[in-house]
Order: sequence, then structure tokens, then C-alpha cells
Amino acid sequence: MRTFAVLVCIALASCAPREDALQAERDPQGDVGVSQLLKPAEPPKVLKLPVKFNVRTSRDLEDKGCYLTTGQDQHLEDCKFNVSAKSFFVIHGWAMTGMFESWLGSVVSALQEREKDANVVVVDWLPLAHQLYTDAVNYTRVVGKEVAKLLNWLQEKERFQLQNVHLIGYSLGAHVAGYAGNYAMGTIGRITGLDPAGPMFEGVDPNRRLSPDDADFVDVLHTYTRETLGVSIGIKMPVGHIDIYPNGGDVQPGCGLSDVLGSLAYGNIGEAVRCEHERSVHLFVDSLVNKDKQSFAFQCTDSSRFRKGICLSCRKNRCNGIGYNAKKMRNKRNTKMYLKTRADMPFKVFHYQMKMHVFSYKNMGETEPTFSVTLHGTSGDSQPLPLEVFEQIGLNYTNTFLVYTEEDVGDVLKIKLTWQGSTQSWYSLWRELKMYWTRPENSSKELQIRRIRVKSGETQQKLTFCAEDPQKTNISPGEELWFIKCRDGWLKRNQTRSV
Ligand SMILES: *[C@@H]1O[C@H](CO)[C@@H](O)[C@H](O)[C@H]1NC(C)=O
Ligand SMILES: *[C@@H]1O[C@H](CO)[C@@H](O)[C@H](O)[C@H]1NC(C)=O
Ligand SMILES: *[C@@H]1O[C@H](CO)[C@@H](O)[C@H](O)[C@H]1NC(C)=O
Ligand SMILES: *[C@@H]1O[C@H](CO)[C@@H](O)[C@H](O)[C@H]1NC(C)=O
Ligand SMILES: CC(=O)N[C@H]1CO[C@H](CO)[C@@H](O)[C@@H]1O
Repeated sequence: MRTFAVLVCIALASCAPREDALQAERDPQGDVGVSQLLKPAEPPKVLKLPVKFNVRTSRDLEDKGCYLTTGQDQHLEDCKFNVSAKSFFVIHGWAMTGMFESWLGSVVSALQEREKDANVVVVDWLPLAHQLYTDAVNYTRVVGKEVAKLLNWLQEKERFQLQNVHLIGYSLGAHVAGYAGNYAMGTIGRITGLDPAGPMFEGVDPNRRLSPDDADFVDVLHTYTRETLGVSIGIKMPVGHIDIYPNGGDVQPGCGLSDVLGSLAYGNIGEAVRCEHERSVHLFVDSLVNKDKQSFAFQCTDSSRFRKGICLSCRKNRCNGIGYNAKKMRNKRNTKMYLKTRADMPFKVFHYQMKMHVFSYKNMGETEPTFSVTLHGTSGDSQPLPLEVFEQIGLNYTNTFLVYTEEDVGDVLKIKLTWQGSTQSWYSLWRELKMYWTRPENSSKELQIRRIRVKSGETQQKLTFCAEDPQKTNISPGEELWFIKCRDGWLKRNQTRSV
């Protein structure tokens, strides 16, 4: 218990005292230190209306908005709540500081911009969320029930449809949404879980956490599912109809937990962890505002298979948009999907599967080639993209790789394959030294690659690239080999053999 309280403390907010004047003024107990967090629970101050429904009536985030109260018809009118329109309920998570975090405003603005007619309601349960984590967890059910009560009352209104309701919950808020779905009469249209909280929810019964039963469509983004001392801040298990794990759901680019420099840039580890947890929110905002740069995720049994480039299919609904653009898939349950992303908005990248038959040629011994490819397309060229090798490159074997570009290169016309011989990174230097020790005579290493087959995840287009010079299909360390598009599609297996 102690371990995870500390972890959660680190992850969900900065536990260090803050010098925020505004906060100190409004919230004298804002300096929640770890020791305080671990103190036994004080009897929670029961407030009259611990859960508030704040209708965002204007685009101005500073505007106080208007409050709905279950049973008060006049409030609907006062708040200009359009009962026949779509309604979004944004639900925050654990609140270490007792205040709204800045991401909330981004979600509200993005929803207002994307769906101009819609009602955007912030579910404010700050007094209950600003407690020990274990107590806040206990309150998720109470808060979920309050949301359900409001929805049940709204259902008495003509033209109000539960199908038009979309709950968006971050961290603990995702489980609040789950409870709301549980207690609401009828079926809520959609719930989006943004990195649902893991501690005390991982592995528990479906009716005590977010689950596919809670809405007609439950989609989930998992961005911080790395286990430390047996606890993961974000829930690891799939809890929706589709569960999307961007970048494997653990290390998010730009959050820099894995590299020292990144952590320094962030000031402390806590910020870096929060960066990954909160990434789910920013991916959702991105999906709302960058409509023309939609990210796609691909179904796969696990992250390592995805990283090997095995899963880039869209057949039988195996791919889907992410965040707001995810299409309803009720026939699926706990479907895990994966994608790579950029480090910031817009997060979209372009995925490619590459299949390369590597013929062992000469003196390969124990060496592992370090390849990179550069894509040349109708709209531009990519950076050199390293081919990530997990075990080792199979010789006399068709290897599959996943590569992705941040920029749209358009239709790929040409591919440059480079066998990094010179030191282009510390890693390759290290590999080279290792090679040198084990096998000093490097001059005659040679592999043969005759063609590269490419499939684009985003367009599902398949192309075959052949060696530009049919006489030159051998490659040695430090050399490069050019391939040009020679065919649309891939040939059947028996035909491939004959060249
Ligand atoms: C209420 O929402 C419906 C459906 O989106 C829309 O057609 C209608 O114009 C809205 N009414 C007002 C007053 O905005
Ligand atoms: C959770 O809340 C219920 C009341 O809603 C209370 O009876 C119970 O003791 C609480 N559990 C914990 C662990 O605080
Ligand atoms: C690959 O095939 C070539 C020619 O058939 C053979 O000489 C070589 O030993 C094979 N390499 C491996 C690693 O099996
Ligand atoms: C194999 O190739 C031959 C021609 O080379 C073709 O007629 C045949 O249909 C192919 N078989 C398959 C299973 O693709
Ligand atoms: C042909 C070639 O690349 N030879 C290199 C083999 O490795 C030694 C030591 O690393 C180099 O000095 C040679 O140039």
C-alpha cells in the first residue's frame, strides 16, 4: 500500500510543495507531502453537493459557466442545455492539488470546436478527488452514481437520448464513467477512458472498474502502463471494446523518462511520469482538433509483434482511428490496438511494414547488420529510419520490420538501404566494437537483398521494390543499396521464388 501511494503520488501530481500563489490562497492544505498522503484517512468532510455539473456555456475558459442540478428543470433552461444535442461529460481524476489541471481546459475547448452544437459538461468532484488516493478510489462509485442520477433525470426529458451521451474520463475519472454506465438506466452511447487508473483497479471484477458493459462503445487509450514495484499507474489490462496502446502503452516519446537528459529537461521524474499518463488526454485532444491528421491504430496480440511490423492490416476492422475518431466496434471486446506517434501534436505518423529476404552470402559469422532505410516519395524524403531488430536478422529468411515516418512522403518511389558501417550512433559504435573484437577481419562481410516489399499502414497499399541495378544486390558494412518501385502489390509466394 505504501509503495503504491508514493508511486501514485509521484505520477498523478507533483507531491512537492508548490509555490503557486493562487493555489496557496484558495487551498491552504495544498502542500500535500508524501507523509501526509500516507497518514490515516481523516473522516472525509461530507459536503452537501460534492459533485457539480458545470455546463460550459461559453468558449471563454475563464467564464464560470452554469450548473445543472438533478431535478431542477429551470437549470436546463438557464444553462441553455440543448437536450436534443450530443452531450459530453468530462470527468477528471485524482486531484492532488485540489484544483483543475490545465489539460481540462484543452479538452473542453477541443470538444467545443469540433462539435459546435454539443453540450460540454465538466463533472467537478474535486472535493472528493482531493483525498488520499485510496479514499478517492472509494468515491469513484459515489460520483458515478451521481452522474447516473443526472442522466436518468435527463432521460425524462423529451428528445434526450442516452445514446447521445459521451463520457470522457481521465485516470480515476475513467472508472467514474464506468460506474455511471453501470448505474444509468439504459445504455450510454460512449465512454472514452483516458489512461484509466491502475492501482486498485487492475484485475478487479468488471463491475468495479471501467468495462465494455458500461456503454454501447467503450474505447480506451493506455499511455502509462509501465509496472514499477508491482504497480502500474495506468491500467494495463484491456477494459473496453477497443484498447489502444500508443507506443506500446508505456514509453511515450518526448516524455523522456528513459533518458537522463529528458528527465532533467522536465525538472523531475514526477513530471516525466505525469507527461506519460497525461499523454492520453493530449492524444484525445489531437484527435478532435487535427481532423486532417488522424492517427490510426492496428490490432495486434501484443506490443512486440507490432514492433516487429507484423500487424498493419485493416482487414476485418483490424484498424481504427484513435481518440474521438475511433469508430464504434461493438463486436470486439478487449481488442488491443497499437500505433506509433510523434512526440507532440499533431501526433500522427505514417507506418510501413517492410519485408526483406536477406540471403547470407559471405563470412557473416556472428555479425548483426545494422540497417537503415530512407524513403523517397512523391512528397518528400524521410529521415534515415533504423530497422529495429529484436532478436537478430534472420539469414536466408524473410525479415519483417516496422518503420514509421513523421512526415508524409507521399507515394514511395525509391528506397535507400544503408548498412551502417561508420559510427552513426553510440549504439552502432558499440556494436561495431563488439564486432571488431569477435571478428577483426571485416572486409569481406556481404549480404544479398534482391527486393523489399512494402505495405503502408495508412493506405494499405502494397508495393514491391527491386534493386536499382540488378547486377548489384550485395551489400557490405558502410555501403548502401538502392531499390526502385518495380511492381504494385506483392507477388504470390511461388512467383517470388523465381528470380
Ligand atoms: C439543439 O441540437 C440540435 C441537434 O444537434 C440542433 O439541431 C438544434 O439546432 C440545437 N438547438 C439549438 C437551440 O441550438
Ligand atoms: C468506502 O466507502 C464506503 C461508503 O461509501 C464505506 O463504508 C467504506 O468504509 C469505504 N471504504 C474505505 C476503504 O474507505
Ligand atoms: C544461406 O544459404 C547459402 C546458400 O544456399 C549458404 O551458403 C549459407 O550457409 C546459408 N546461411 C545460413 C545462415 O543458413
Ligand atoms: C504459381 O505460379 C504459377 C505461374 O508461375 C501460377 O499459374 C499459379 O497460379 C501460382 N500459384 C499460386 C498458388 O499462386
Ligand atoms: C574494407 C574495410 O572496411 N576494412 C576495415 C576493416 O576494419 C578495420 C578496423 O576496424 C578498418 O581499418 C578497415 O578499413
